[in-house]
Amino acid sequence: MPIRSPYPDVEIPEVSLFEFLFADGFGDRAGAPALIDGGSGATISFGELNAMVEKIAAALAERGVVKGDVVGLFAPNTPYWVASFHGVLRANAIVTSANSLYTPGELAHQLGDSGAKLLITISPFLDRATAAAKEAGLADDAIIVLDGAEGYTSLRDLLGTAAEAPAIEVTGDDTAVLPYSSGTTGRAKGVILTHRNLIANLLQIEPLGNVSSDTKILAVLPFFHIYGMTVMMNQGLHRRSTVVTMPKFDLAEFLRIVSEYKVQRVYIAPPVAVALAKHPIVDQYDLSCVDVIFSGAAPLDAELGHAVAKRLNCTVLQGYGMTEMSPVSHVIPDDRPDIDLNSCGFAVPNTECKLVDPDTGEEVGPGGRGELWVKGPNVMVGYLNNEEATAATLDADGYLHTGDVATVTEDGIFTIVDRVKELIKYKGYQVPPAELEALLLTHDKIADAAVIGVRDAEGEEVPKAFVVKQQNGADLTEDEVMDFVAERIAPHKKVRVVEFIGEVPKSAAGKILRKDLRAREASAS
Ligand code: 4UW
Repeated sequence: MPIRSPYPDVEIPEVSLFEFLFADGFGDRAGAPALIDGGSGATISFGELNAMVEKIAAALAERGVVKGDVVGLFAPNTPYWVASFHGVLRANAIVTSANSLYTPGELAHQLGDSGAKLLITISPFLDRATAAAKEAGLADDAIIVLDGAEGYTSLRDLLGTAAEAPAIEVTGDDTAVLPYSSGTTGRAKGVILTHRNLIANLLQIEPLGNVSSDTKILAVLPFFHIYGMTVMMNQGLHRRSTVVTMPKFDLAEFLRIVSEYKVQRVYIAPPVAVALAKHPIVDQYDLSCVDVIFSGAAPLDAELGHAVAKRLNCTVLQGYGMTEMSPVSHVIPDDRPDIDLNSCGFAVPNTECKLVDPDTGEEVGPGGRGELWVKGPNVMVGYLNNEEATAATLDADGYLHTGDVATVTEDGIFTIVDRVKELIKYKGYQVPPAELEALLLTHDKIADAAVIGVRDAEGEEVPKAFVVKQQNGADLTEDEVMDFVAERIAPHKKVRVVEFIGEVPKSAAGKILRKDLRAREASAS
């Protein structure tokens, strides 16, 4: 029997995300701060944001952007990221949000695969952006540089248009965003999320968290990732809260911004909890403003969470999600801080879950362990141009197979206990083993390779490569392997441990037997 969310269903309107968030012009909040750049203190009110979004949409339409076009967004968190994002959607187009740390090759893959027509970036990223655009076949005039660069259209140019934004032609069923995720297997794929998916998830999390126009939210986790996009950026706009942006994590700057702007609600991934629990400089800041610290994207250790709660005298909660679910499916609600912090709480409204034994295909109930399957209006349409991966992830009944193993209590509290998919999470960021394996195989001294996640001394999950040398590769060292990878991919995907082996264990069909490698790892430690 599927396990239904204990919350009553919420109604999801069939409108575009822009209409959902901006339709009333923000009423009496129009003059209130929507976004604050934590570094500079520059503030944009809801009304100003609305006007910027209209102008950006108008200027994009003038440049030929039409319904269904894809625009790449390759920039760190700033208020202008938010304006650009909603400007693209308001122009009836689709955002593909790219990781700021991407190398030109990684960005080119996303731009090419998604069919992006334009790329919005900032001048410090221009070298990587132009190289990627060239590789993906985009012309130089398809690049917009928000802060300006010689020869490129800037945000100021866009805002200077005299044109009006085009009519809204999109509705709930149209694609809004294409974030990239590896899902349960293979390389990063475009995840098709509609306006309805994104709106649904905002309404699904609404009853579980006390977020209001009095709340300041810190957005240090990136907007390009679905957690930042939905839970920080769009939730902030939806609840008329103030979102304070940070372009990248730096502990001292993070603490300064939280205390200076009196942030009440901080969304983090577990590595930030480690710093908050342990680093001595935390005591130098007045953090009494913080009510709730919310952790997600990787498992939070309850003891660590309690240490943070005690040190900051705040509530620590955990949520669980996946890009393919827009992303939130489970949350410990604000009013239940008593729930075990190892868990990720209840299924959000409008969802049904199953726990399925991966070996037998049988559903398990409380007391059992099984792969978590989730069905609901936040679940993606599928992967872009990849029917095979879609069919392997979404079943005929509409359940998304998460690749995570969970347990559930009689009360409907879920705990993620394992992962059956390939995916590795380094500090909450996705590392697809298949991509690293393909890259390793391009080294002329490597005959075969397999990558799995292992725990380092601090308990952090890190990618480990098992490498089989070519006959000519006797002199190949572990450092050479790590350097080879590091030079070609974003830093979070670096291989951090290497072991040379005689043969990669494979099934008769040639599939890497990751289970065997994990068992080998467990017996060695
Ligand atoms: N415990 C154990 C967790 C957890 C977890 C995620 O990069 P993606 O696709 O997506 C995310 C989304 C994170 C997120 C969404 C909504 C939310 O409220 C929240 O908490 C505040 C976090 O990271 O990676 C998805 C995969 O990340 C793992 C899990 O394997 C999942 O399939 N994961 N959250 N709390 N594992």
